[in-house]
Amino acid sequence: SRQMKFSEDHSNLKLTLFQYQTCPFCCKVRAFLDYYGVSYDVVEVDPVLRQSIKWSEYKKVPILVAKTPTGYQPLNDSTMIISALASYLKDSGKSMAELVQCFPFITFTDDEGVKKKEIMNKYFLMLSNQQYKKENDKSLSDERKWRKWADEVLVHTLSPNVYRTREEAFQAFNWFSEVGEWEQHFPSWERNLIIYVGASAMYLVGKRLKKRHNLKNDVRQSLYDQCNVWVSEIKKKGTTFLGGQQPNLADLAVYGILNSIEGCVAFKELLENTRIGPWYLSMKQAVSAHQGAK
Ligand code: GSH
Repeated sequence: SRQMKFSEDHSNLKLTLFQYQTCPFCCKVRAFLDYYGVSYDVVEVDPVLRQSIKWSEYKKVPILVAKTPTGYQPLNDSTMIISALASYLKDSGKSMAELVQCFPFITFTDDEGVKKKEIMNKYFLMLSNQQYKKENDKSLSDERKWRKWADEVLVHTLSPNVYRTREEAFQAFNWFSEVGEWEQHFPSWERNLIIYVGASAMYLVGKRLKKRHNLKNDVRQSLYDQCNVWVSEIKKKGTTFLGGQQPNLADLAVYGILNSIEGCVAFKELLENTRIGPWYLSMKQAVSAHQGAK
């Protein structure tokens, strides 16, 4: 595993992130941890065989494991991970195990008879009344609204763009291999298997997702449209970030999601065709300087 150690870290947390380097949900969690300068170890999971998360009942990544005085506490789902950690950092009155209890998993059947799993409260911070009074209610609800938008709208524009053609899909997987350091983690037969199986499968998945999420025929346009929605919202505020002078959890979520495609053709074209560049660059600086730790 790889270690991210930040000298700014005063959290006393011992964290291990099970992830794919370029999964948008994993990138969200890393954007959060890096911005707040919270150290963590990374375990890169093989996306085809997934041996390193066999121990977990929850089968997706990211999974964040926190070492607690009594054992290991897994946290599942990127949004829940971020809400639990943000609550902990703002107001460490509750232990990590207590915080996890505030986000129960529920299963239910929706209007169309489909079984669904959901995590209760995942967009909410769990703060003491005292801490809550210090926060601005409107900014908290704005932050929740745009975090939800990032998860339910923006993220769905990615896959059809990243895997738009077979060629783009292969380019993407080769870039994943590079930044995920697959060469160091997996033998070459396994790496080639992931690239070949992954790129072919995701090309098809991209087509299915395009339909499911009603993207435009020119899928690039759907990505640009949503990024323009985000840029106009910030412009309306007249600040650098949605959070104001400092990024909030919505800024970190949108940044993390877009960061996951930084090496793809789609990202280059996004910068050329929208005005998201300046905000993205400010975010990149804030995150890599661990500005949230100061
Ligand atoms: N809601 C979850 C989150 O925000 O963390 C979604 C996580 C997710 O879908 N992760 C994908 C995954 O692990 C990788 S990008 N998929 C494997 C699977 O669905 O079996």
